[in-house]
Amino acid sequence: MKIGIVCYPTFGGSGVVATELGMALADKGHEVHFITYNQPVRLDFISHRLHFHEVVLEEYPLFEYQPYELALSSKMVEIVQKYQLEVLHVHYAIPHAYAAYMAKKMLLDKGINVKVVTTLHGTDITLVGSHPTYKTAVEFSINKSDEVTAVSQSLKDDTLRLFNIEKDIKVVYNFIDGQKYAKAQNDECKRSALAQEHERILTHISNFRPVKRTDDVIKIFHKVQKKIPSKLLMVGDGPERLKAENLVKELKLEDKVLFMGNSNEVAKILCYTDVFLLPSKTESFGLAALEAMAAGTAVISTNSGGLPEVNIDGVTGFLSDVGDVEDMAKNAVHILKSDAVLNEFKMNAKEHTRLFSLDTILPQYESIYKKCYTVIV
Ligand code: GMT
Repeated sequence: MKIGIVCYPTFGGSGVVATELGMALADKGHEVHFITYNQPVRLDFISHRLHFHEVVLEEYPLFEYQPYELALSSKMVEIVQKYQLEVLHVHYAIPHAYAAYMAKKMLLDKGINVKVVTTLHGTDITLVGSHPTYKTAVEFSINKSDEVTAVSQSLKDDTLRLFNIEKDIKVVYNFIDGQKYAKAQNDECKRSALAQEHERILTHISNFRPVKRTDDVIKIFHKVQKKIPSKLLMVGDGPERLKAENLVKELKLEDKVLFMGNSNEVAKILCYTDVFLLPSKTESFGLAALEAMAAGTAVISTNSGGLPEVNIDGVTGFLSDVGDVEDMAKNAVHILKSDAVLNEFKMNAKEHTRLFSLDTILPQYESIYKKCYTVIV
């Protein structure tokens, strides 16, 4: 099929999922066109079936805010026509689902019936989308999509609770390409570059937004390192990074915490990791946790949103209430204190990711594309 993918091109989870999906679809023989304002960070041009079309914004003195939705919907119309795309798959409802609806209407005027699939990712529903500023337009564009998916049952439930939804929402979980992680494990995994032989390694990866509670990551680690010799890797960047760095100084942890910035080498970093920390306030799924588990890492997380669908309490890691750093530290110490316990959790974590393999999830998206394309309006 010929598929247009619209997403945020950044390190956020929705952009990562969209990009990995697009690359996998192209690998399977589909023609995939990314339409966004920058080349997605995880996009490597591995196949001639992958294209990227930049949405360019024109400066004009009258615009305090540039009308991105307008530029995006015009670009969608142009690309659908030029490459005869059959489906537009938009990731993150704001403003992509709304722009896609506009593009669909403009194309219908020209006798072209492109189908719109909207994937809800999390904060587009739970934090931003349900805010009165956006709610009406988000609800409208979800209801006008041909197909709607959510990345967890919890996000589906939240969507039905927060909006007046007339469409059926299908749960299609986030996925991982297990082979990529297997490869990183086999490639030289130089743990000694980051920690001494007797030290454990804990890792946090996020975009350092307030919802990730990066201060809790530092507080948990502060407690853990008093009992277990260890290092903490903080991967990513965002608004809370400075605050987290200051807390590290305040707690005199500078020689034990390494801030690594954004990275495209997540699989390599995770190969060093023993325990992954994700104490988020809310998390529709927790792709970062799934990636960590695929690399054979136990997960200490909160029990919010879709995290219990990914991290199984007492099996792949532990779940605690939001803000309960004491409990999260206690659980981390329990996992880290013996090699036998740690190895069991690591093995369970890796095993559990089979449910979320690319081979399982990709056909679910393909059948959604096919289904909406064969429905006659
Ligand atoms: O929170 C982020 O890191 C980014 C955000 C996004 O939409 O870009 O992530 C959301 O989508 C991911 C992919 O589906 C999910 O794995 C994350 O759980 C979700 N984040 C939140 O719900 C806070």
